[in-house]
Amino acid sequence: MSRVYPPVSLIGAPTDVGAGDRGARLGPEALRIAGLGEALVARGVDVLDRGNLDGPRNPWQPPHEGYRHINEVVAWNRLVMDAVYAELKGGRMPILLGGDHCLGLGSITGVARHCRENGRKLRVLWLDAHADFNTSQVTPSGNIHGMPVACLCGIGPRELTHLGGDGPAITPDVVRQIGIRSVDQGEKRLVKEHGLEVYDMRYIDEVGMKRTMEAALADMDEDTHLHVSFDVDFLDPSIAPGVGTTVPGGPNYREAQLVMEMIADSGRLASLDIVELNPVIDTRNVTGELSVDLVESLFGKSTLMRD
Ligand code: Z70
Ligand code: MN
Ligand code: MN
Ligand code: MN
Repeated sequence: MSRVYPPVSLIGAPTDVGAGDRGARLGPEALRIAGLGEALVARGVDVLDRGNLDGPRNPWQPPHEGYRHINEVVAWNRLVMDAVYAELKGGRMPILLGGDHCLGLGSITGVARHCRENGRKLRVLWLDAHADFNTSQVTPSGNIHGMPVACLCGIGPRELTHLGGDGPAITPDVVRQIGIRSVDQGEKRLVKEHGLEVYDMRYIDEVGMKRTMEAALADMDEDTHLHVSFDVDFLDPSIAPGVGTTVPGGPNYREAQLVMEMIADSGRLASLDIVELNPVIDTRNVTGELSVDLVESLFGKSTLMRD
Protein backbone atom coordinates (compact mmCIF):
# COMPACT_ATOMS: atom_id res chain seq x y z
CA MET A 1 0.00 0.00 0.00
CA SER A 2 1.54 3.33 -0.92
CA ARG A 3 0.75 6.32 1.19
CA VAL A 4 1.47 10.00 1.07
CA TYR A 5 2.92 10.93 4.45
CA PRO A 6 2.16 14.18 6.20
CA PRO A 7 5.09 16.51 6.79
CA VAL A 8 7.32 15.36 9.62
CA SER A 9 8.97 17.36 12.41
CA LEU A 10 11.99 15.99 14.24
CA ILE A 11 12.08 17.02 17.91
CA GLY A 12 15.29 16.33 19.83
CA ALA A 13 15.04 15.76 23.58
CA PRO A 14 18.64 15.24 24.69
CA THR A 15 18.24 13.92 28.21
CA ASP A 16 18.79 10.82 30.30
CA VAL A 17 17.22 12.08 33.55
CA GLY A 18 14.90 9.05 33.61
CA ALA A 19 17.54 6.41 32.90
CA GLY A 20 19.96 4.32 34.93
CA ASP A 21 22.91 5.08 32.64
CA ARG A 22 24.04 8.35 31.15
CA GLY A 23 24.38 8.66 27.37
CA ALA A 24 20.83 8.64 25.97
CA ARG A 25 21.15 12.45 26.03
CA LEU A 26 23.31 11.97 22.92
CA GLY A 27 20.61 9.98 21.11
CA PRO A 28 19.18 12.83 19.01
CA GLU A 29 22.59 13.68 17.54
CA ALA A 30 23.42 10.02 16.84
CA LEU A 31 20.13 9.63 14.96
CA ARG A 32 20.82 12.77 12.94
CA ILE A 33 24.35 11.63 12.11
CA ALA A 34 22.98 8.23 11.09
CA GLY A 35 20.96 10.14 8.49
CA LEU A 36 17.42 10.03 9.84
CA GLY A 37 16.34 13.28 8.20
CA GLU A 38 17.94 12.46 4.86
CA ALA A 39 16.40 8.97 4.86
CA LEU A 40 12.91 10.43 5.30
CA VAL A 41 13.53 13.00 2.59
CA ALA A 42 14.57 10.15 0.31
CA ARG A 43 11.20 8.54 1.07
CA GLY A 44 9.55 11.67 -0.29
CA VAL A 45 8.67 13.05 3.13
CA ASP A 46 8.78 16.77 3.88
CA VAL A 47 11.05 17.00 6.95
CA LEU A 48 11.67 19.87 9.32
CA ASP A 49 14.27 19.42 12.06
CA ARG A 50 13.12 21.56 14.96
CA GLY A 51 16.43 21.11 16.76
CA ASN A 52 16.65 20.19 20.42
CA LEU A 53 14.48 21.08 23.38
CA ASP A 54 16.41 22.67 26.23
CA GLY A 55 15.59 21.21 29.63
CA PRO A 56 17.38 20.81 32.96
CA ARG A 57 20.68 18.97 33.17
CA ASN A 58 20.90 15.50 34.72
CA PRO A 59 21.79 16.00 38.41
CA TRP A 60 22.74 12.30 38.72
CA GLN A 61 21.30 11.83 42.21
CA PRO A 62 20.03 8.69 43.98
CA PRO A 63 16.24 8.15 44.22
CA HIS A 64 14.26 10.38 46.56
CA GLU A 65 11.03 8.87 47.93
CA GLY A 66 11.11 6.22 45.23
CA TYR A 67 11.89 8.46 42.26
CA ARG A 68 15.08 9.67 40.65
CA HIS A 69 15.07 13.25 39.35
CA ILE A 70 11.31 13.63 39.39
CA ASN A 71 11.44 17.43 39.02
CA GLU A 72 13.72 17.21 36.01
CA VAL A 73 11.57 14.44 34.53
CA VAL A 74 8.47 16.64 34.89
CA ALA A 75 10.25 19.60 33.28
CA TRP A 76 11.44 17.59 30.26
CA ASN A 77 8.07 15.93 29.79
CA ARG A 78 6.25 19.28 29.82
CA LEU A 79 8.55 20.51 27.06
CA VAL A 80 8.01 17.32 25.05
CA MET A 81 4.24 17.33 25.56
CA ASP A 82 3.94 20.92 24.35
CA ALA A 83 6.25 20.38 21.36
CA VAL A 84 4.48 17.19 20.23
CA TYR A 85 1.04 18.72 20.64
CA ALA A 86 2.07 21.85 18.69
CA GLU A 87 3.31 19.78 15.73
CA LEU A 88 0.09 17.75 15.57
CA LYS A 89 -1.99 20.89 15.82
CA GLY A 90 0.00 22.34 12.94
CA GLY A 91 -0.77 19.27 10.81
CA ARG A 92 2.69 17.73 11.11
CA MET A 93 3.79 14.30 12.33
CA PRO A 94 6.10 14.58 15.34
CA ILE A 95 9.07 12.24 15.62
CA LEU A 96 10.56 12.50 19.08
CA LEU A 97 14.29 11.80 19.20
CA GLY A 98 15.08 10.72 22.75
CA GLY A 99 16.36 10.76 25.20
CA ASP A 100 15.30 8.05 27.58
CA HIS A 101 11.85 6.47 27.65
CA CYS A 102 10.48 8.61 30.47
CA LEU A 103 9.77 11.02 27.59
CA GLY A 104 7.08 8.68 26.27
CA LEU A 105 4.94 10.15 29.01
CA GLY A 106 5.10 13.69 27.62
CA SER A 107 4.93 12.59 24.02
CA ILE A 108 1.83 10.43 24.46
CA THR A 109 0.16 12.98 26.74
CA GLY A 110 0.52 15.52 23.90
CA VAL A 111 -0.78 12.99 21.38
CA ALA A 112 -3.74 12.08 23.60
CA ARG A 113 -4.76 15.73 23.89
CA HIS A 114 -4.67 16.09 20.10
CA CYS A 115 -6.81 12.96 19.74
CA ARG A 116 -9.33 14.15 22.34
CA GLU A 117 -9.71 17.51 20.63
CA ASN A 118 -10.14 15.96 17.19
CA GLY A 119 -12.33 12.99 18.06
CA ARG A 120 -9.67 10.51 17.07
CA LYS A 121 -9.18 7.09 18.63
CA LEU A 122 -5.69 6.48 19.97
CA ARG A 123 -3.72 3.26 19.64
CA VAL A 124 -0.26 3.06 21.23
CA LEU A 125 2.24 0.40 20.12
CA TRP A 126 4.91 0.09 22.80
CA LEU A 127 7.93 -1.68 21.26
CA ASP A 128 10.21 -2.53 24.19
CA ALA A 129 12.04 -5.24 26.11
CA HIS A 130 10.40 -3.78 29.23
CA ALA A 131 6.79 -3.12 30.25
CA ASP A 132 7.74 0.26 31.81
CA PHE A 133 4.84 -0.21 34.25
CA ASN A 134 6.60 0.33 37.58
CA THR A 135 5.54 2.52 40.50
CA SER A 136 7.59 3.94 43.37
CA GLN A 137 6.35 1.01 45.52
CA VAL A 138 7.67 -1.73 43.24
CA THR A 139 10.50 -0.15 41.21
CA PRO A 140 13.88 -1.81 41.75
CA SER A 141 15.72 1.34 40.63
CA GLY A 142 13.66 4.50 41.03
CA ASN A 143 14.42 5.23 37.36
CA ILE A 144 11.35 6.85 35.85
CA HIS A 145 12.03 5.39 32.36
CA GLY A 146 10.68 2.18 33.95
CA MET A 147 7.34 3.90 34.77
CA PRO A 148 5.88 5.88 31.84
CA VAL A 149 3.13 3.42 30.83
CA ALA A 150 1.84 3.22 34.40
CA CYS A 151 1.91 7.02 34.69
CA LEU A 152 0.06 7.44 31.38
CA CYS A 153 -2.64 5.12 32.75
CA GLY A 154 -2.96 7.15 35.96
CA ILE A 155 -0.78 5.04 38.23
CA GLY A 156 1.99 7.07 39.82
CA PRO A 157 2.63 10.47 41.37
CA ARG A 158 0.21 13.25 40.49
CA GLU A 159 2.88 15.39 38.79
CA LEU A 160 3.30 12.61 36.24
CA THR A 161 -0.22 11.15 35.99
CA HIS A 162 -1.74 14.62 35.52
CA LEU A 163 0.93 16.07 33.24
CA GLY A 164 -1.74 17.14 30.75
CA GLY A 165 -3.76 18.84 33.50
CA ASP A 166 -7.08 17.06 33.75
CA GLY A 167 -6.31 13.45 34.56
CA PRO A 168 -4.55 10.45 33.03
CA ALA A 169 -3.81 10.62 29.30
CA ILE A 170 -4.99 7.13 28.40
CA THR A 171 -6.58 3.92 29.65
CA PRO A 172 -4.69 0.61 29.48
CA ASP A 173 -6.89 -0.75 26.63
CA VAL A 174 -5.24 1.76 24.26
CA VAL A 175 -1.83 0.07 24.59
CA ARG A 176 -0.31 -2.93 22.80
CA GLN A 177 3.13 -3.95 24.06
CA ILE A 178 5.41 -5.97 21.80
CA GLY A 179 8.77 -7.65 22.46
CA ILE A 180 8.50 -7.66 26.25
CA ARG A 181 10.97 -9.96 28.03
CA SER A 182 11.92 -8.20 31.27
CA VAL A 183 9.23 -7.37 33.83
CA ASP A 184 10.00 -6.87 37.53
CA GLN A 185 8.15 -8.90 40.20
CA GLY A 186 5.75 -6.23 41.49
CA GLU A 187 5.42 -4.78 38.00
CA LYS A 188 4.14 -8.14 36.74
CA ARG A 189 1.24 -8.03 39.16
CA LEU A 190 0.34 -4.48 38.10
CA VAL A 191 0.47 -5.36 34.40
CA LYS A 192 -1.99 -8.22 34.99
CA GLU A 193 -4.20 -6.19 37.31
CA HIS A 194 -4.63 -3.46 34.70
CA GLY A 195 -5.13 -5.88 31.82
CA LEU A 196 -2.39 -4.56 29.54
CA GLU A 197 -2.32 -6.33 26.17
CA VAL A 198 1.22 -7.70 26.14
CA TYR A 199 2.74 -9.67 23.25
CA ASP A 200 5.85 -10.92 25.00
CA MET A 201 8.71 -12.85 23.39
CA ARG A 202 7.18 -16.18 24.39
CA TYR A 203 4.03 -15.23 22.48
CA ILE A 204 6.07 -14.06 19.48
CA ASP A 205 8.11 -17.30 19.49
CA GLU A 206 4.99 -19.45 19.57
CA VAL A 207 2.76 -17.51 17.21
CA GLY A 208 5.26 -15.71 14.97
CA MET A 209 5.75 -12.00 14.35
CA LYS A 210 3.25 -11.77 11.49
CA ARG A 211 0.29 -12.96 13.51
CA THR A 212 1.47 -10.99 16.53
CA MET A 213 1.40 -7.77 14.52
CA GLU A 214 -1.96 -8.64 12.95
CA ALA A 215 -3.38 -8.92 16.47
CA ALA A 216 -1.69 -5.73 17.72
CA LEU A 217 -2.89 -3.72 14.72
CA ALA A 218 -6.42 -5.17 14.63
CA ASP A 219 -9.54 -3.02 14.97
CA MET A 220 -8.15 0.27 13.75
CA ASP A 221 -10.01 2.42 11.25
CA GLU A 222 -9.61 5.77 9.48
CA ASP A 223 -10.29 7.58 12.76
CA THR A 224 -7.41 5.85 14.55
CA HIS A 225 -4.26 7.76 15.41
CA LEU A 226 -1.45 5.21 15.73
CA HIS A 227 1.43 6.22 17.98
CA VAL A 228 4.57 4.07 17.97
CA SER A 229 6.85 4.32 20.98
CA PHE A 230 10.05 2.58 19.88
CA ASP A 231 12.47 1.79 22.70
CA VAL A 232 15.57 0.64 20.84
CA ASP A 233 16.19 -2.03 23.52
CA PHE A 234 13.19 -3.79 21.90
CA LEU A 235 15.74 -5.17 19.42
CA ASP A 236 17.98 -8.12 20.16
CA PRO A 237 21.29 -6.85 21.63
CA SER A 238 23.25 -8.75 18.96
CA ILE A 239 22.01 -6.23 16.39
CA ALA A 240 21.42 -3.26 18.74
CA PRO A 241 24.15 -3.03 21.39
CA GLY A 242 23.80 0.73 21.89
CA VAL A 243 21.26 0.81 24.73
CA GLY A 244 21.62 1.11 28.50
CA THR A 245 19.66 -2.00 29.38
CA THR A 246 20.23 -4.87 26.96
CA VAL A 247 18.01 -7.92 27.41
CA PRO A 248 18.80 -11.04 25.35
CA GLY A 249 16.20 -12.76 23.23
CA GLY A 250 14.69 -9.83 21.37
CA PRO A 251 13.40 -9.60 17.80
CA ASN A 252 16.06 -10.19 15.17
CA TYR A 253 16.67 -7.99 12.12
CA ARG A 254 14.07 -9.67 9.95
CA GLU A 255 11.38 -9.69 12.64
CA ALA A 256 12.02 -6.02 13.40
CA GLN A 257 11.77 -5.11 9.72
CA LEU A 258 8.49 -6.99 9.48
CA VAL A 259 7.13 -5.09 12.48
CA MET A 260 7.88 -1.79 10.80
CA GLU A 261 6.58 -2.90 7.38
CA MET A 262 3.30 -4.06 8.85
CA ILE A 263 2.86 -0.78 10.72
CA ALA A 264 3.55 1.05 7.44
CA ASP A 265 0.98 -1.10 5.64
CA SER A 266 -1.65 -0.24 8.26
CA GLY A 267 -1.50 3.34 6.96
CA ARG A 268 -2.31 4.70 10.42
CA LEU A 269 1.10 5.86 11.73
CA ALA A 270 0.65 9.41 13.03
CA SER A 271 3.40 9.97 15.62
CA LEU A 272 6.61 8.26 16.73
CA ASP A 273 9.15 8.15 19.57
CA ILE A 274 12.66 6.76 19.09
CA VAL A 275 14.16 6.44 22.56
CA GLU A 276 16.92 4.90 24.67
CA LEU A 277 19.61 4.97 21.97
CA ASN A 278 22.87 5.39 23.90
CA PRO A 279 25.81 6.22 21.60
CA VAL A 280 28.27 6.01 24.51
CA ILE A 281 27.61 2.27 24.71
CA ASP A 282 27.14 1.73 20.96
CA THR A 283 29.70 0.42 18.46
CA ARG A 284 30.33 3.02 15.74
CA ASN A 285 26.68 4.11 15.74
CA VAL A 286 25.45 0.75 14.36
CA THR A 287 22.38 0.97 16.58
CA GLY A 288 21.64 4.49 15.36
CA GLU A 289 22.02 3.34 11.76
CA LEU A 290 19.80 0.31 12.34
CA SER A 291 17.16 2.58 13.87
CA VAL A 292 17.21 4.73 10.73
CA ASP A 293 16.96 1.58 8.59
CA LEU A 294 13.87 0.53 10.51
CA VAL A 295 12.30 3.99 10.26
CA GLU A 296 12.67 3.78 6.47
CA SER A 297 10.55 0.62 6.56
CA LEU A 298 8.11 2.35 8.87
CA PHE A 299 7.73 4.96 6.14
CA GLY A 300 6.97 2.40 3.48
CA LYS A 301 10.34 1.35 2.10
CA SER A 302 10.17 -2.21 0.83
CA THR A 303 12.18 -4.39 -1.52
CA LEU A 304 9.83 -4.79 -4.47
CA MET A 305 6.22 -4.82 -3.38
CA ARG A 306 3.99 -2.00 -2.24
CA ASP A 307 6.73 0.64 -2.67
C1 Z70 B 1 13.45 -1.79 35.15
C2 Z70 B 1 13.28 -0.60 36.10
C3 Z70 B 1 13.96 0.07 31.82
C4 Z70 B 1 14.28 0.86 29.88
C5 Z70 B 1 15.25 -0.13 31.48
C6 Z70 B 1 14.11 -1.35 33.85
C7 Z70 B 1 13.31 -0.32 33.10
N1 Z70 B 1 12.17 -2.41 34.88
N2 Z70 B 1 13.36 0.69 30.82
N3 Z70 B 1 15.41 0.37 30.25
N4 Z70 B 1 14.04 1.42 28.70
O1 Z70 B 1 14.28 -0.11 36.59
O2 Z70 B 1 12.16 -0.16 36.31
MN1 MN C 1 -4.20 14.74 13.26
MN1 MN D 1 11.17 1.59 27.57
MN1 MN E 1 13.30 -0.84 27.49
